[in-house]
Amino acid sequence: MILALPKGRILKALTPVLEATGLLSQPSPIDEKTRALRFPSTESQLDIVRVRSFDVATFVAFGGADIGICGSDVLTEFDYPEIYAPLDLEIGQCRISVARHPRAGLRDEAPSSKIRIATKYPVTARAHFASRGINAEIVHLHGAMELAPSLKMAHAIVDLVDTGTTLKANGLEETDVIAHVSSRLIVNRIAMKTRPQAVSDLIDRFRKGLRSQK
Ligand code: PRT
Ligand code: MG
Repeated sequence: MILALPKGRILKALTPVLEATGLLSQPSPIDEKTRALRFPSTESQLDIVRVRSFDVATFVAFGGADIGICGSDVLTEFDYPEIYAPLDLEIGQCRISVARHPRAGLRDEAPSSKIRIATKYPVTARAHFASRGINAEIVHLHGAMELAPSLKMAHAIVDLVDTGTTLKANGLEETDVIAHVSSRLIVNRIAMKTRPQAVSDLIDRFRKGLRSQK
């Protein structure tokens, strides 16, 4: 079996839980200095791969990994039917929100039928505005969307917000919370069917690891 872990901030937040699962072996996937992408675990039947946080759900949905950890922001954006998310790990908490200039004058105001949104989350953003009867035009960026309003590329952004420092530093104001976000343990549904024991043992180890941190 393969467990897919996200590098970056989720991996950092997850480290105590991972240590408590007893699955970590040497070389460790937690050591972000190593260039390796695949690591052994303490279980002979389980290897760990380390991928971009935005790609974890894709690795699990396409069966490259049986189990993984990723943000609910990513799950909502891809909405893979092949994925089951049985456990909220309560880490990587933030929210996905709409933000814009607080004093966007009437001059900058788009007719609501023509609003343009810069985001890394085109599906989530489009669905949010569609639910309000607005057909948003999406500018798909992978970072620095905070620049888009002042550079007149977009009227607003849809992005993750935690403390709000990043928005503030870029002169933006949160106007709507679309959803609250946290990291989830995810499982490929076929793996659940074909290897129910191995999968539920792994879910259990994470559940216990999580409980030991509380
Ligand atoms: O791998 P790559 O570098 O391409 O992706 P990445 O930079 O998005 O990865 P990383 O390591 O940042 O992890 C992203 C995942 O962490 C997201 O999918 C969320 O599930 C989770 N997460 C939780 C966050 C945040 N909190 C968060 N605050 N991801 C990003 N942020 C960013 C946000 O985009 C904004 O730039 O932090 C900034 C806002 O923070 P505040 O505190 O200034 O509001
Ligand atoms: Mg990053």
